[in-house]
Amino acid sequence: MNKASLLDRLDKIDIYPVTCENLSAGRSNVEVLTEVIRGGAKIIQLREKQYCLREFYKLAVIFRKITTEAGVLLIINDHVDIALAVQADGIHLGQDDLPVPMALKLAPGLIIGASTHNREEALQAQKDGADYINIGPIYPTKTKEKVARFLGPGAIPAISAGIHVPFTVMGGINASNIDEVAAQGARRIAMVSAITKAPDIAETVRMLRKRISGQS
Ligand code: 3NM
Repeated sequence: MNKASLLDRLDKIDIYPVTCENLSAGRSNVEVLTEVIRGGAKIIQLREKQYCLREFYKLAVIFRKITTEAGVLLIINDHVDIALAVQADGIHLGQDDLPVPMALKLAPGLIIGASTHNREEALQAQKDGADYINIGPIYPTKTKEKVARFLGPGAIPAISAGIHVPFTVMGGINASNIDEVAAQGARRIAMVSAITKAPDIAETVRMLRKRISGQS
C-alpha cells in the first residue's frame, strides 16, 4: 500500500489500542488483538518491552497476518527492522529510539509516529517529518516505567496548536476521563491498560469509539 493511502487511513483512526501482555489479565497479545478488531479499532500498535527480538518478530508476523485480513493498520513500537521485515504499516518511536529522519530514510513508505512530552518535542518531531505525533502522558500512568511528568488535559490545545499532522494523546486515559480529553480537542486516543485490562475488550473498544465519535 502506498504511503498516501496509509496516511489517509491514519487520519480516520479514533481509538488507538497499544498492547502490553503483562497488563492483559492473562490473555495473550493475539487474543487482545482479536478482541480490539472485533470492537472496531482501525489501528493497533504492537508494543512489548519484555520480549527478545526473535519473539517480538514472530509475534509481529502473526499480527501482520491478522491485521491485513481485518484491514487494520499495524504500527510496530521501536523496531524499524521488524516493521520492515513484516511489512507493517508504520513505526512508533520514543525520544530514546532511532531519530525520526533516520527512520524515514530507512522506511520511506511507512507511517512514522513519535512520542512527545512537551511543545518543543512536538514541534521538533513535526519538523523532523513525523507523520503523527503522540502527546503524553496526559494523566498519571503506571504502564510506563520511565514516564515524564503528566501534562493534564488542559495542555492538549497548547501543545497541539502548532501541529498540522495528526496527533494522538496517551497516558492514563480511560472511560472516566475520555470525555475530558475529547473536550480539549483530542480525536485520536491511544490507550494500553483501559483496553488490555478490560473484562470485555471488544465491548470496551466499541464504547470508547462511540464516545469519541459523539464529540465531532
Ligand atoms: N507512552 P496507559 S504514556 C507507552 O506519554 C506510553 O509517551 C506514554 O498506558 C507517553 O494507557 C504510555 O495504560 C503508557 O496509561 C500508556
